[in-house]
Amino acid sequence: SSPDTEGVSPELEKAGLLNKTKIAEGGRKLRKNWNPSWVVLVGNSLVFFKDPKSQNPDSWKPGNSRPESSVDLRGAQLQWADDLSSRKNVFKLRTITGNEFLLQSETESLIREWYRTIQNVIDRLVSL
Ligand code: I3S
Repeated sequence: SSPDTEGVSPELEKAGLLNKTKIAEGGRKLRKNWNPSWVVLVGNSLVFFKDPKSQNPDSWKPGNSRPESSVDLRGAQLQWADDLSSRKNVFKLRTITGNEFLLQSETESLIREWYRTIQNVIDRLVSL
C-alpha cells in the first residue's frame, strides 16, 4: 500500500481518484458516461464512491459512507484499452458477470500502478 494509506487496515490495498465509466452491464453495451470516482481496492473488491465528501482512506469502512457500486474481482479480467477511448491511459475491467468498466487517469504512472495492483489481487484470487 502507498504511504498515505498504510496502517489504515491490512485489507485496504489502495485508494484514489480515477475517471470511470461503465460500458457494459451483463454483457449488454451501455452508453459511456465518464465521471471522477473515488476508487478503493479492499479485500477481493473494487469499491466505487461518487460522493466527493467520501474521498478519504476511511471511506470504505462499513457505515462511513455509501458506495456507488462494488465489483468482485474473482475471475475478473484486465486489459489496456486505448482502442476503446480517445482518452489516454485507459484500461478495461471485466467482471465474471459481464460488467465492463473503463478506468482512466491523466497520470500514466498512476494508472499503471492501479493496473498492477488490481492484477495482483486477481492473480491471488485464482490460487485461493
Ligand atoms: O466510444 P465513444 O462512443 O466514441 O465514446 C464517447 C461518447 O460516448 C461520448 O458520449 P455521447 O456520444 O453520448 O455524447 C462521450 O462523451 C465521450 O466521452 C466518449 O468517448 P471517450 O473517447 O471519451 O471515451
